[in-house]
Amino acid sequence: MDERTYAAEAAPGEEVTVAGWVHELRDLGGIAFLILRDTSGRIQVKFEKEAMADDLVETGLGAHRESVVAVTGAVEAEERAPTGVEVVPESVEVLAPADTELPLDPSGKVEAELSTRLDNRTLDLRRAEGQAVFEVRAEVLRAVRAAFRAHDATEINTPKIVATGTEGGTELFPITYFGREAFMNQSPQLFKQLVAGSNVERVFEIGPIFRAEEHNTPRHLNEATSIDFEGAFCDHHDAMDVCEAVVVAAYEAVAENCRDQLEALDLAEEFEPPEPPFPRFTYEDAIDRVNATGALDEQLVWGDDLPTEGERALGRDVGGHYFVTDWPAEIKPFYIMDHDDDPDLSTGFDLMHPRMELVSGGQREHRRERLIEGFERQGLEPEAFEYYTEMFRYGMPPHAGWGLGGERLLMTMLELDNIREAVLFPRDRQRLSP
Ligand code: AMO
Repeated sequence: MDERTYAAEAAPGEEVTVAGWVHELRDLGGIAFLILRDTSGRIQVKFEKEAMADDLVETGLGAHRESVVAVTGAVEAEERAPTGVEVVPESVEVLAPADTELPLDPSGKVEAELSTRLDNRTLDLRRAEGQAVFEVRAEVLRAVRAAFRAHDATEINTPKIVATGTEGGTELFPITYFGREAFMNQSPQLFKQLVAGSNVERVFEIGPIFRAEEHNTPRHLNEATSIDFEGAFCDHHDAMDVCEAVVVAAYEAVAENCRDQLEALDLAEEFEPPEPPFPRFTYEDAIDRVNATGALDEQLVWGDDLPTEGERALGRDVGGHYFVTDWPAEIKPFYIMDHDDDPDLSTGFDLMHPRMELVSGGQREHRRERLIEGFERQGLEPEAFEYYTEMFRYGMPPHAGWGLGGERLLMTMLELDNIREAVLFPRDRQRLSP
């Protein structure tokens, strides 16, 4: 639009055109107010019925809530107005009327169920809280990219339609690819390794991963955003260092650049970036600590995965982010390297937030023969992965990396109850549209 002024920028003495949604109408009799909302904020438009043309008053006050209007008029200082200024309209144009019945209340005064909000995302994102989450999400992704660049990593994009899965067969979404069986990719795992083995050395990717998860829980999605890193000449300690730096950078950027959003989410007071270095416990220490909390009915023994209740108990005990290292080899995937001096122990690690797992990673097995043995141990056919294992014949350096769930990072950062709050259009077992 020509010469449109944002609500927050309209200054007394100016003649402006503001455009946005009718947030509220207040008719006090002789005088009435229309509160107009745009991306920058809100502004009051004043209608003095006696002093203004009837059709102007009718158009302005006849526009239902959430209709889109353009108002041209003079801006005047008015200390009783919500933002200290108001527009005295000369013309009002309804650009897009809204139905009188709204499926949810964008002012947020009447709470709506999450499913109603997700079905009507456009309206939902007109609420300050909804919008704040996605502004923070954008800032997190910006900061993460900058942190990776500062660690010499190059952004890559790898295929999402693939011939083989990497993270367990039951979680694969099959598709038909010109008559052949194919899958939606569960992780950029093999591709990021293949690029780290080139001269590029350090890479990162921010992209979708697809998991046909059976769980329909507040922290699982069927399409999630994975933030992945892979670095040549890195071991698992180096990978954890980069992971810690990226997570801290995301929090610091939000603390610095998202004050208004934190305010809208009621987090401004308590929001604090986590303090590095994050403690690093071995798996063995972790299960001992969980057992010592007494939170589980049955004591964990070596080789058990950490159950959700155990993760929570340990999270309460530690009280901040922490790594769990040196997992049993048998519960980590084939591409994770085991310790040479103890093959039952892997270099795999997880980064935990007190509420849940955020990251898995590890040093990778770069020795071809051992990698192929790993496939066989995991019941996978090495032939299906030849595109990957072949490259290990031609100088694959030692390397390590990790994958961070983008929505889980946001969910824990912003204390969201449900991971779906951190995705615009979530995919779960019930939800395929919008
Ligand atoms: P993993 O399978 O543990 O590891 O996934 C890494 C991280 O991705 C997030 N995540 C999910 N978030 C929401 N819903 C899901 N269904 C979901 N699945 C995973 C979690 C998890 O910690 N290739 C390895 C990573 C690596 O070693 O580099 C991998 O994919 O936050």
